[in-house]
Amino acid sequence: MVPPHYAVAPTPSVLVFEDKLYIQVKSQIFWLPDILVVPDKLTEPGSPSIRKEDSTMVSDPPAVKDQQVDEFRRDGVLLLRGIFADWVKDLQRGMETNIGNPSWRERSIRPEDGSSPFFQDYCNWDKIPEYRRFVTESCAAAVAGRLMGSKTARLFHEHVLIKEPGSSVVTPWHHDMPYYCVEGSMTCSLWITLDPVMRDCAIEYIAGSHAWNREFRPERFNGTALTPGDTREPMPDIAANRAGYDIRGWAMAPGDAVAFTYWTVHGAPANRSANRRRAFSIRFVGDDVVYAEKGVHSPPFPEIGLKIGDPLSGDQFPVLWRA
Ligand SMILES: O=C(O)CCC(=O)C(=O)O
Repeated sequence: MVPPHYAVAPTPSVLVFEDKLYIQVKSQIFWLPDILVVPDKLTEPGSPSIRKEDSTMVSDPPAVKDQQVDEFRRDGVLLLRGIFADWVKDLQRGMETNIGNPSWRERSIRPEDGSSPFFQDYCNWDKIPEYRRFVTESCAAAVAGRLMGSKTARLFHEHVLIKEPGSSVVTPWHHDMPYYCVEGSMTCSLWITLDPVMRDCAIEYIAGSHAWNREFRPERFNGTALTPGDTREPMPDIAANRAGYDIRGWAMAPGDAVAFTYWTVHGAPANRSANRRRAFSIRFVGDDVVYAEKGVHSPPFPEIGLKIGDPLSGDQFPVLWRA
């Protein structure tokens, strides 16, 4: 019996990824130093690449629970633990190809302080075999379709974001919809980490911000407007008033994902850790989403060939899932 004034210690769970050992206590993941040798019994041959004795792990990925759908709709953000663990190695391989051969859309940031770069590229899913396989064979589209409440899940694009160790680049608070050449209510991005991310390096979201009914001016990382002369309101100074918002963020293990809408306000700190922070952010649209023009778009689709109000269509925006 525990006296009422004593907190009951939460039960830690053990994670193993690529022969490194992690301990998870509630939402925090602690990386034990490399010198710690993983005992054989935790790395049986043939065991999955990540093992998580964690009841929140999605063991049957497409089976998104009603409660998760409700949370996504209410908060505009939902953590999905372990859902893409089996795809981590493939996506990591794909990223190496991508970094070695970036597309014309690449927009990497090299900080002036000389710290490591933040690599970003888009729309390479049909050129890089590992990306293509993930896009067409994983449960990502099914999960997004179910969360959006749509009869179809159509790919919009993928966005690769690699913050190298020590990078000082902060991803400013923003929401995605004003950057995109689309309009509609059914949207879902899945931000998938391929590395362990500690809480202090984690991407963060403002729960409920998708329902604020406000549209903030899209800006470049240097704070200038993406579209010159844009008069939309700037993002409030969230960093100066963090207590005023319901900010959600989690330590994450490789293969964990966060689902969020195109209206959900989010940002990410610098990567002060010694790990890379590789993220594959894949974006879907549902039945009611159409082409729109809003000024300068990111990513750009100069050859899109659609009229305002047309549903997205064509080979670059395939329907990947139907209810
Ligand atoms: O990874 C980041 O730093 C930001 C990700 C992001 O803004 C997104 O996926 O929409």
